[in-house]
Amino acid sequence: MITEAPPTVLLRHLVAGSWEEGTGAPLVSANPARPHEEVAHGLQATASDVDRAMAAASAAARDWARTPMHERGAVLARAAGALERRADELGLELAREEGKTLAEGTGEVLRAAQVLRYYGAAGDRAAGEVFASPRRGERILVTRRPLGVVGVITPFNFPIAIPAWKIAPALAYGNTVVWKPASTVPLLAVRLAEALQEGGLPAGVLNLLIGPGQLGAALVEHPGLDGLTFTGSTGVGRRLAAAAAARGVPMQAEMGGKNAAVVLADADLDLAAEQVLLGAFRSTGQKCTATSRLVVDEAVAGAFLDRLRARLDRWTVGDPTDAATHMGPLVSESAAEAVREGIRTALREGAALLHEGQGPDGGAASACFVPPTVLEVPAGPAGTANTAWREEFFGPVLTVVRAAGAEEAFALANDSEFGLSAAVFTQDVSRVLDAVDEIDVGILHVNSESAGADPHVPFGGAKRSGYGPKEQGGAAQEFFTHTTTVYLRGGTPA
Ligand code: UN1
Repeated sequence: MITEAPPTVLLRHLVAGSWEEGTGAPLVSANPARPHEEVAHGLQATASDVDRAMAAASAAARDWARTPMHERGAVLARAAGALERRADELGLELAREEGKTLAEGTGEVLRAAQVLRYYGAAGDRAAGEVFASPRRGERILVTRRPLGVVGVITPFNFPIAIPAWKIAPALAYGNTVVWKPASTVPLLAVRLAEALQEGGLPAGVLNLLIGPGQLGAALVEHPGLDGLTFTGSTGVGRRLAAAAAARGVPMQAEMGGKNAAVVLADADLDLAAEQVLLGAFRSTGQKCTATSRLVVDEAVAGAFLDRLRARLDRWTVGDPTDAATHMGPLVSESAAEAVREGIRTALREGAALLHEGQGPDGGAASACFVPPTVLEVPAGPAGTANTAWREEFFGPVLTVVRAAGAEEAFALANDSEFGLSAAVFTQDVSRVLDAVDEIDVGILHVNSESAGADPHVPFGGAKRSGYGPKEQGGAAQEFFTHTTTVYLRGGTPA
């Protein structure tokens, strides 16, 4: 059953603790499954709002940094509770705004709450280190201080979980924030900011500006900025990193992926087919951790691909708010058109179309839908030069290549400028250990899909996937604080 559209919501920005309507160009957040349907609307923020938001964050910085970490954490924990109470409502808004299924949308809201709770307990964890001193009567402490005012720029594909995993550690470790979310998902940004306000966040500690990419550029150029965290496309990330480096501002960027699943000859093929399906097509393939390449041992390729196709035949594409739907649309018509263009290019370059799934049933048809698509490129240099092997499509497209044995399969998995995540399917522990040694990625899944991330362990990529420190767990403390090494002696001779 498809849920009826609720009324459109008025978008507002949060500056210095006040919600305000913007003064920039109009912005409409549309439902990609039904593009005529408005989810939210408002006026965008402008570059002068960046100045005001930065001033507010800067004014709030000293007091927030001096607030005990347990008190800062308590705000995050209360915000988590607010999200949990509204999970169904916000999950539906997320599905309508971004296009992932209702189950994934609600799951993502709860995941954001889980992230807030994890950083809510930061005060209970180590806040620094103590070293012995080579000098009598002295200790050496390594303490941590917040960076100051941090810019947060977030993508459309996890409209609340990624903002939570950047903003929660930024705040827990004592920074104040100016946040620019992707303009395709503004409503969920408003919802996260509301939850944090409800949790008791003081005015100016988090400022939210909704608007175009120029806001991000204004943020990185602002002289008051002390750090910048970004997740999004490789092109934008590199431009921001260059601008940040030119100004000496620490930056963390999480960018592209072209993640491989490797299915070895001894793998449990049913388990592997199910996990590859989820990795490639859940969230319509719009995850930086999605499986977009499949390396399958030629000995089992036919049997594996039969299983994958059988699952895809039962995979329903349609309105994401319909509980029977497995996969919704892409976030926008231009995103869908870029994926269609990528597929056409790949076919022109010699890829074979192994499977093209069903589109949505008549009623839900919109140009934002692309059916799940499986391409195969030939083994050898011509195949691995194919656009579908090299470039991140950020959509429901899986590119298959056959390999002769584990060694070749691991080399193919590494055949990418990116190194975010990978999945390997085998029941042989020796091959697992080889994979750990051989596959150069930030995240390796053994017998599970390539996407997924827990908040208490590092998240981020190898090679060109990431820039600067990783996210989550202890890695977040590395980025959002800097150390002061304190040579500590008493005031009287020892
Ligand atoms: C996940 O795999 O569940 O933008 C999270 C992305 C990543 C997050 C992936 N930063 O898709």
